Amino acid sequence: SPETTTLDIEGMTCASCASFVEKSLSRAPGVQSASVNFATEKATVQYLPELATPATLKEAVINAGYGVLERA
Ligand code: 9UX
Repeated sequence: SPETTTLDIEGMTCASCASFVEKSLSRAPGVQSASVNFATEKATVQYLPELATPATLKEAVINAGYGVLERA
């Protein structure tokens, strides 16, 4: 069953950046939905744990040219 995680995104300087990160996450294997909020710099991602992990989601963001802050 799907799991949901929240990522703190780094490096988005405009709303189009958020749209780009959202598309990149949406196209990553195992992602069922992705929503990126430019104002809060947070991505909410629903994914299948058999196909994706927080680490692979982070890779997708980094490959798109942005960063992910580690959460405490
Ligand atoms: Mo946002 Mo535009 O960083 O290149 S400024 S998409």
